[in-house]
Amino acid sequence: MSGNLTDGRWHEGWYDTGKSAGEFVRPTSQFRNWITANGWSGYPAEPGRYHLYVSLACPWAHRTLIARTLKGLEDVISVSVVEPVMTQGWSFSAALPDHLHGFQYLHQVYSAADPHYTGRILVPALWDKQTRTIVSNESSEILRMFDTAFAAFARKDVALYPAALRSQIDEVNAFVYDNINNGVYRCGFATEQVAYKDAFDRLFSALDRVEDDLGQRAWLAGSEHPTEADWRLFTTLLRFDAVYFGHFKCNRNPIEDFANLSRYLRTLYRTPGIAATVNMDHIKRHYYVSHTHINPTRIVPAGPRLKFMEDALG
Ligand SMILES: N[C@@H](CCC(=O)N[C@@H](CS)C(=O)NCC(=O)O)C(=O)O
Repeated sequence: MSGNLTDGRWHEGWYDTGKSAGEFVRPTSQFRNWITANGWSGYPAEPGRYHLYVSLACPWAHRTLIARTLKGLEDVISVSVVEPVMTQGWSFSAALPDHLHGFQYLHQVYSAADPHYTGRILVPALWDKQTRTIVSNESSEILRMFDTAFAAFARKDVALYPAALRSQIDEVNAFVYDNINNGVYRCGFATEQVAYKDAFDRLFSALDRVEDDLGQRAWLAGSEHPTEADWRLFTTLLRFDAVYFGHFKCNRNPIEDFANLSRYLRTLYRTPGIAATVNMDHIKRHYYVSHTHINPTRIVPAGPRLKFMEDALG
């Protein structure tokens, strides 16, 4: 079960769509500090200082893990992975421990950061061992910090947000976030037919548009190499046929029906290091078992066959 902290105390409950005409409205992340290369922000980039809490099921956390891999920051930023099925929200176990604090629940990390924290307990969360707090729990900003602030420690010379392409990347991100990344959640968490249908129409017209764009160019921001705009779309595409199509009722077409999008998904999935960040078992179990308001039997479907993963095996 999911829930939130109120003044540091745990309460169970899902999102309340009662005040928004059945529409799912995503809360904003509350820890919004920045790590910088020279430390002017109070959080200097340093190897071994920061610890990333992620769920392998979560598309937002997944982007930060992808950035860590692409930049070669594995020895610089340590990671703890939560259990895919929520109990008191995100939790740890003997198999998936909190390497830093040894806590049982992620909400204890939030209480340690701020004993009066009020809000949802979200992944990703980036912990600073020095000031003993959460620096950021906003994935888009953590991704940028890994790309820019940690450049001096990166083993790989990859630019995910190159200066010359920033306005194109920002534009693509806004469109993809509203209609696709968050669009699938707006379908799945809608509690009124009208809210669901609006999200559904916007989602598929956006996918049609991206399908079209990918007929003209290899990468969304018009670059030679994938940028963060591509990786941010990737984490939604790769979950789509397994989870969003059925569980979130995003079922006009699977991604496999889109020639360009499925080719693009395959190329990104085969990028060195990426397949190791993908855990389809965590993804399917998290959504189908944790969202009991959508799937009360908690049955995890056996299918579908995911051709992009089979193809990558050769
Ligand atoms: N805006 C946040 C969203 C993060 C988010 O919603 N994470 C979800 C998992 S996919 C979560 O932790 N949900 C737990 C809950 O709402 O209780 C980000 O991009 O970092």
